[in-house]
Amino acid sequence: MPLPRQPLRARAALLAAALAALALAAACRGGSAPAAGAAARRYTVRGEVVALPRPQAKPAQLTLRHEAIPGFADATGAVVGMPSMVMALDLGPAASTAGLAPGDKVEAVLAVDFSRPLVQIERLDKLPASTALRLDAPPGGVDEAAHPSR
Ligand SMILES: [Cu+2]
Repeated sequence: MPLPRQPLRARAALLAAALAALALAAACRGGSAPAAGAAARRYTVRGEVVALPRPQAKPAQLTLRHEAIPGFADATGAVVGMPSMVMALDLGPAASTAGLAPGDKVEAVLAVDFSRPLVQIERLDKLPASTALRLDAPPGGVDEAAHPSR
């Protein structure tokens, strides 16, 4: 049964806020980035680099404008989807930003484990500049809640 448009958007906003809180909680533990485990759900998502990690930031975070993730599941396992947005994401131990610059197109494997909690880019690959992406997030529209200052 399709949900009305407004509540779905509201749920997406709530989800984004919840994820930002998760990322912040994970960041507050400090130290080096933990690896995601087998319990994590994984999503392959494409996007555009908005900002590279700040030199001293721990954990390192990549700010990405990503395409929608229609299969995204919330903490209960319900598939709620995630709209295209700009978000700062922790980089896992195996994800390297070497050779990347703002504006570059990438494909990322996003690992999400609500039980730890953990949201991180597990793998990152550069895509050809000619790759067509569907990015609805406004340019420069970094969600401040998802991009905490530290
Ligand atoms: Cu997102």
